[in-house]
Amino acid sequence: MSSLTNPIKNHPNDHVFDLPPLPMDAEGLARDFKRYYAHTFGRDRDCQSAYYPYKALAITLRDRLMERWKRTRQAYDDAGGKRAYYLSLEFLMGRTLSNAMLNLDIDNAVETGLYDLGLLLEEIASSEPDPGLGNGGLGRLAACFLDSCATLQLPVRGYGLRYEYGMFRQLIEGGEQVEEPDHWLRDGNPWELERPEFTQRIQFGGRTESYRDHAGRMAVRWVDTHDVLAVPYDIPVPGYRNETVNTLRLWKAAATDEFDLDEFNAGSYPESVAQKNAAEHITMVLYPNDASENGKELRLRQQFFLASASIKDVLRDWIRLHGPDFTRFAELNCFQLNDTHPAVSVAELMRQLMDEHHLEWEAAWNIARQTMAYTNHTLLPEALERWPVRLFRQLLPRILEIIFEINARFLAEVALRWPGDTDRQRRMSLIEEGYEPQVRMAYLAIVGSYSVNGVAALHSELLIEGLFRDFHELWPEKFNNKTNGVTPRRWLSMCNPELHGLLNETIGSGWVRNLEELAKLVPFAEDAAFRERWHGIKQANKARLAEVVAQLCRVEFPVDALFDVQVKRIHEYKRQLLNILHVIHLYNRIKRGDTESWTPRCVLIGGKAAPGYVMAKQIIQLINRVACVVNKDPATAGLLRVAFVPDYRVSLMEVIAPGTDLSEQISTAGKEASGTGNMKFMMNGAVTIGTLDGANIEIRDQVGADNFFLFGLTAAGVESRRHHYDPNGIIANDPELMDVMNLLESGHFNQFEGGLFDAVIMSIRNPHDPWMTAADFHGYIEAQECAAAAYRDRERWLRMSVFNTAHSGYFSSDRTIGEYNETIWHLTPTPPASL
Ligand code: 26Q
Repeated sequence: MSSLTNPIKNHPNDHVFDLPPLPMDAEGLARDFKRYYAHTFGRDRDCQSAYYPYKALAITLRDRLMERWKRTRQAYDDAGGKRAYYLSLEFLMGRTLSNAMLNLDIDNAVETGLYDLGLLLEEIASSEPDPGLGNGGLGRLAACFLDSCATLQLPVRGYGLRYEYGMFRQLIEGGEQVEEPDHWLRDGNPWELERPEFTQRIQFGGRTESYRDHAGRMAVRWVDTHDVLAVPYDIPVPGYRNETVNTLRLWKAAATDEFDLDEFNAGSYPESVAQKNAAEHITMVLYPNDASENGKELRLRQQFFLASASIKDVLRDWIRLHGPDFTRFAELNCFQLNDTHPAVSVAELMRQLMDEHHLEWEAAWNIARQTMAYTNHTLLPEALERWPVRLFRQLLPRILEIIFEINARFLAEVALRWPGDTDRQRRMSLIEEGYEPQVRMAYLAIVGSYSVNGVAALHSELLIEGLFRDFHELWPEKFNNKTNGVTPRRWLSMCNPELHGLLNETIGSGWVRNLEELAKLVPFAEDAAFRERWHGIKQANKARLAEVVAQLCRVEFPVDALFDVQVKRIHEYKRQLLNILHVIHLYNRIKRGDTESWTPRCVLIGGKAAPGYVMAKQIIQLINRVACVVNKDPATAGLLRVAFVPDYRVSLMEVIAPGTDLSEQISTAGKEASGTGNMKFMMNGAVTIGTLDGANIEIRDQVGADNFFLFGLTAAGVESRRHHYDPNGIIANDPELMDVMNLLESGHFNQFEGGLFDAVIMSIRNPHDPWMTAADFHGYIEAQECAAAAYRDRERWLRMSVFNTAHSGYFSSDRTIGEYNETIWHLTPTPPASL
């Protein structure tokens, strides 16, 4: 009967939907494009906006991804192998269109097809919004990792949140940062596929109660909860020219259809409906990386919402494929936690296995401990997440019970290993005691995982010597390093097409998948004709960057000058302040006429300050005031330019990295976990000026000390100086620094606003300055002078530039993911059947 009334049954024969492969040539692509443009969106040649061509092209490409996507899913299901899930509160994917064309190998066909219609691909591509669903390095790393997983054909799925508002848009008004909401979804998102059929129900609040289950065993249930729906939206993640399309699944919060019955019956219909709003707030906005945002209840809701929905999704998939028997679950599944943000997953997996799937504690714990792996991204103690026990009790009472039980059993293990060492038990407890007891999320992640890694060699080393020392002593085998990497598809092929072309011509195209092949470039560094072409490409990329700077900053950058760039989040430990002190020093030199054999220089700085980080915002203001004074002083003409680029984001970096000569990586040693911008610059032939911090150390090891401008204290040096750090003595004994401080302190950059920069200036003179800016000033200006001299020797600089690209192979995220897979995940590459 039902087959008569409903032509599509619940389980249609899949082959009914088999379609012939879509055309991948210019003509076929243009035909589909026109159909979507005219028939689907109803636009014609009178339409002025580039947005509809963008949408029509996006759907044309999405169709091509769709067929490969389905085959990839089928291949993974059929293979029945192990899968990994990358859990992250942030995925900074950047624009999708150009990446999809590159990976599908139809960039040329599309360009031709559109050109025949009188349309410019570049213009269309630039009207795509740049989704900012992440703060910075950690979020972009997640995106590079997904790209590499797809390229290596690994069955890895990303799980994240579909924020309605991403990272705020940064405006600069009167030199100050002003934040504006980023409603990136306003015009819809053609790349997402809503999957309401996989909606999950997430619990909050309520209380727990014990009961006897049908077998007469004691069990716990979580009742009287306020539930929120999690609706998944899937984003395709294509591999590089390999038919694989993996999935990023982002959850959106939605209210259940149940209204609060009490209010409803009391006649408060509007109040009852309004409750829906609260539920939908959970995925409304991405939290900025900001100490002042620590401990906010909504953030904990987001974390649990992601954890619970994703684990439910995985367990449902498990039951679909394997039935309700979990004995092989740990063998076939793995969760990678991107920092502690999703660490509540450890307890939530326990809860679902025990309370919803009726496993005993031991069985559930064995699964958790064999499936969870944790990556740490920070050494700053203030960035380590803690949540008040009180908040957990109120929001996630069942989760708190489980955390207490994990802790009790864990502390028994510690006591067994170190009998009577109560101080150690206190130090290692998942609960920090005190006036307001707190849950230590990093410890929960460590105890619940079989692998704990840092993101660069130095960082992993410092973790086990410092923050995680006790845990390393207990479980040395858990700890490992995975030095970060970035995807060469977006960060070389896509953003620097001219260099991509020259590389292909010179060493073949294998480097795109196997970046170590860039080493074949080394001999070409000695070839003058090759260097000339290298130079030509760099100059063209600098011209492209200069155009952007002119437009966004109203500052002219002559392309023959040294382009000196620092772009990253604004933070004291990253020391944008040191950079600006150098600029002031150069300005002093110009003013005193010390400009013999001068290297003209354009300094570009960009990055967002967390909205509540007052000092970071002042640093932005100082940069802009210095830029203003320097740029308008006629004495600096042809010698020095300074600009602050507003709203730094992924799509801007795609223009900045190829146009940079000198990459600033000048954090206080021991503070930057890894850095990844450093790798993007290196790949595009920039030379680094930097400290021995994070991955800079490995960059220098790869490219050689001669091709890197090193300065500053080491991490150990920073720690040993702490007890007798005397910045005022340093300033008094360094006439150049003294001059810089004098100019700053005279109010030269804040005329008529006395005291504006007092806090910033005082931080340099403070003997407790954790970032030791004054200590590294002298070394920094010396290294800058070396860089300037090297740049004046054009052939020498070009060699250095070629060497940097040639030795950047190690920093491909393909290498990083290969290592995650070798030592943590153990997945089998699984190609889909071809079309
Ligand atoms: C914390 C509390 C409340 C709200 C937000 C947060 C929050 C959000 C984002 C805390 C931290 C982050 C992001 C951190 C981050 O991006 N870390 C960087 O990770 C990169 C990838 O491993 C490293 O290269 C960088 O060194 C590291 O700073």
